[in-house]
Amino acid sequence: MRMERVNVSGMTCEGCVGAVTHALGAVAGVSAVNVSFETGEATVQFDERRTSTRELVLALSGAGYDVRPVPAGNAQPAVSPT
Ligand SMILES: [Cu+2]
Repeated sequence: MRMERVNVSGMTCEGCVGAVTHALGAVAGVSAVNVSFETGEATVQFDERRTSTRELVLALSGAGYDVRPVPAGNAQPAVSPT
């Protein structure tokens, strides 16, 4: 099992949280999803033998959201846009 945290941009309401949760939960191998509207972060627990961060990102972009992995041990993006 592996835990991945991603930044989801484009969430504007609680409905989006539901959509993001659903999109991630529909990916084969995902066992737990927690999406925070406040921080814009999604925490996903998945079986790395069945899926990958890339698959999670694809599922979310398919649902209309932009995603960026959060580097492990670093809550801030490595490069912030100015
Ligand atoms: Cu919404």
